Amino acid sequence: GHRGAVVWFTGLSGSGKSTLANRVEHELFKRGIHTYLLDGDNIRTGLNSDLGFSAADRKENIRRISEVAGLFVDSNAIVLTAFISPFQADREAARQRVADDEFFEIYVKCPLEVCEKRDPKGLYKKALAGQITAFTGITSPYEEPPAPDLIIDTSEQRLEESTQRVMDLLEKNRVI
Ligand code: GGZ
Repeated sequence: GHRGAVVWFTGLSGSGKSTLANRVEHELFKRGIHTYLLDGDNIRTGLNSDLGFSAADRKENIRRISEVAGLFVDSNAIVLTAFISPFQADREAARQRVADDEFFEIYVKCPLEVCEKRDPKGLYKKALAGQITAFTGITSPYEEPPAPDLIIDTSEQRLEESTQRVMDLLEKNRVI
């Protein structure tokens, strides 16, 4: 068995949030656990298609995602979220939406230089050229989590090892 929970991945664009969240979801699926992955692909294209990247819009983006995550937890799912979520206050509010033992913040840490180098969508290049306004890490802030439940440095740890560390966290806290 398992219990419902939110596994909240935060980090820069290109840090590896989605990759790690997808891998963890796959592991949970193999164990027959009800999961749901929220990311830009299913949230920013639909529910939050009216939002951009101003500070106010990011705040609203995270607020709605927190509410949706809370609803899925009510249905006993393990919800994985993969959003930059750059502001500590908004992540803190997301944590408050569910019970104390139902929220796990994973800081997907990766040096900005490494993210810029990976640049899978060419967004850093555009941001540095001034073609994207308010790009996180370049012209918009990212507030590092002061006390995340787990820190994964994707520039140093392999995906398999990182996935295992998230699974260990969930086991240790009796989510799975
Ligand atoms: C940051 C942006 C921006 C700006 C478009 N700043 O690497 P990606 O492409 O796939 O992930 C980024 C995604 C960030 O959306 P989030 O909903 O996670 O952001 S937040 O939590 O701050 O609301 C990036 C793309 O959208 N993108 N413009 N200006 N990322």
